[in-house]
Amino acid sequence: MKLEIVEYPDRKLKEVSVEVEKFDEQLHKLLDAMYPIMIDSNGIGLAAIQVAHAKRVLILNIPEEDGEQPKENLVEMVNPVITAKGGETTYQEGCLSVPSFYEDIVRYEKITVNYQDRDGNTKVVDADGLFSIAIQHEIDHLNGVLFIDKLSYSRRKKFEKEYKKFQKEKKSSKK
Ligand code: Y12
Ligand code: CO
Repeated sequence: MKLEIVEYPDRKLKEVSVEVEKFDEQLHKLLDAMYPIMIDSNGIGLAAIQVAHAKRVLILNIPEEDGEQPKENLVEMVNPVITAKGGETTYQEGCLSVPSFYEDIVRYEKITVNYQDRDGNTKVVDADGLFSIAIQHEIDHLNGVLFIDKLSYSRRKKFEKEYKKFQKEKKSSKK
């Protein structure tokens, strides 16, 4: 399966993804194809909508303290739902669909998430730290929400200006 990262301002990123009902080979192929594109792009989290598949699917591979990102740490979540949340934390977030832009975003510090694995088995996880932030970022994608949607009006205006400049430079470097 050949996948490409969808980049802002593509309207596809605004779509609300649909719940997965079939835990079949098609789902497994999608999950298998998402991992290399995330790793090759230096990512730590990716939602299916970022590769143009509007399914409630996300993957996470949080690096360890030494920066290593072993595949054993890969977490695949299908139909994730946050069932408990608490505290507050701020982290400078980035997104593969909004390249070269990072911004401080406030999120819940700790969450509990119910989800299914690729075979439809129900799982529950308590998450904190970067894992918690990444899950919340990726679940937002499933609802058509980007981290830049959480910026203040003035910061968003500044972002749009900076991003247009980035896109122009990217385009001219490809010529
Ligand atoms: C904390 C905050 C956000 C997340 C969501 C997952 N985000 C990413 O995986 C972002 C990756 C990313 C990678 C980039 O590429 C390189 O560094 C080479 C990047 O920079 C450019 O595109 C130029 C931006 C974001 C998880 C946890
Ligand atoms: Co993202």
